[in-house]
Amino acid sequence: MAKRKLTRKQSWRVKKIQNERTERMRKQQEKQDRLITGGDLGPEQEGLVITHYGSQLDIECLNDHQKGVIFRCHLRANIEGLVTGDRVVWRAGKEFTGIIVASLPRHSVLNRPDTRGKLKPIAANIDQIIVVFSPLPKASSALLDRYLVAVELSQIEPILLLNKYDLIDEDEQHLIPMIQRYRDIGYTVLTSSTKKHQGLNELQSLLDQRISVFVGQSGVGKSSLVNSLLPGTELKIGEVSENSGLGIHTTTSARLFHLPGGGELIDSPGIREFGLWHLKPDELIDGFKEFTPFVGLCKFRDCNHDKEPGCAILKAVKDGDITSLRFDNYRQILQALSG
Ligand SMILES: Nc1nc2c(ncn2[C@@H]2O[C@H](COP(=O)(O)OP(=O)(O)OP(=O)(O)O)[C@@H](O)[C@H]2O)c(=O)[nH]1
Ligand SMILES: [Mg+2]
Ligand SMILES: [Zn+2]
Repeated sequence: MAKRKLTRKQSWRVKKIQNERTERMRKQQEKQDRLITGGDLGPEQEGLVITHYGSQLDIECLNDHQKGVIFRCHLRANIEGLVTGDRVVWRAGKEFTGIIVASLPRHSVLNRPDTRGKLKPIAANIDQIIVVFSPLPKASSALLDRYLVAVELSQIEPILLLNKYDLIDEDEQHLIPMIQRYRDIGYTVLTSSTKKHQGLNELQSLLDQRISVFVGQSGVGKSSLVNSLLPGTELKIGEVSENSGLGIHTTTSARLFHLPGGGELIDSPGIREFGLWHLKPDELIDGFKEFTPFVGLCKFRDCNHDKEPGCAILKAVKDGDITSLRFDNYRQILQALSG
C-alpha cells in the first residue's frame, strides 16, 4: 500500500504532539524522582556501584567535589542488571539519596546461572578473579575445575588462593600436590592464613592497582581475607557448620572496597558452584586451558575424545601433557552436560 504523504502542516502537527508527549513523560519522571529523593536533583554525573540491596544501590560519587561519598540510589524503571563494579550516570537528591538514570558500558562481567539456568551478572569491570578455596569446607579438584571453567569462559584472569593454610593437617596433605598441579598448568596459586597472618603481603601485591573479586564456596574465608587486608573493615564472618562442614552463607551481596595502594577488591557471597549446564560441549573444552594446543588435531573432526583412534587429547593424556585427573574432571562435566 502506498504511503500517504503528509502535508507540511500535518507533519508539523505530528511532531508537535510527539514533543508534547515526550515533555509530559519527562515531567512525570522528574516528579517521581523528586518524590523518591525528596528534592530537586543535581546534574548528571558518573558514579560507581559499590553494592546492591534489593531495589536500591549504593553509588560512590566520583567527582572531585564529593569524591568517595556514598549515595543510596533508586533506579529508573528502564535500567536492569546493574551489579557491583558497574559505572552509571546518576543525579543526587536530598540527604545522600539519588537516582540512577543510565548504565555505562562494561569491559568485563562475571556471570553465574540462577536456579532456572538464566545467566545473572555477579560483578562487572573486573580484571582478575580470585578463586578462594580451603581445607574446610573441603576443596576438591572437581570443584575447582568447575570454577575454573566458568572463569576461563568469562575471559577474566583467574588466580587460585588456598586459604586456611593453618588447617592443613595429615588428612589434607593431598592439597599440596594438587596446588602444584595447577601451578604446572600455568595458574598462579597463592596460599594464605588469616588466623596466622600468612601469605597476605603476597596477596596484597597481586591485588595492587587491579580490580579483583573474591569468589568461592561459603565459609572459605573471603570476608575474613578482606578484613585482614583492610584493617578497620569489619565485615560479618560466619562459622563453618560443625555438622556439614559447610559455610552458612554469611555475605549476602557483593561489595566493593578500595585498596590503600590503589586497586579495588570485591567481596562476593559464597556459591556452591557455578553450574555449567548452559554450556555447549564445544565450549567446555575451552575452559581447560592446557587442552587448547591439542584441540583441532584429532583425526576426526567430530571427535568426542572418548575412544576414537587418532585422538590428540587422549594422546596428550597418555604423554602426560594433560593429567588424567583434569581429563577425568572434563569427562565428568561433559557427561553432566549431556545427561
Ligand atoms: N583456621 C582458619 N579459619 C579461617 C581462616 N580464614 C577464615 N577463617 C574462618 O572461616 C569461617 C568463615 O569465614 P568467612 O570469612 O565468613 O567466609 P566467607 O567465604 O566470607 O563465607 P560467605 O560469606 O558465607 O561466602 C570463619 O569462622 C572464619 O573465622 C584461616 O585462615 N584459618
Ligand atoms: Mg563472606
Ligand atoms: Zn579427540
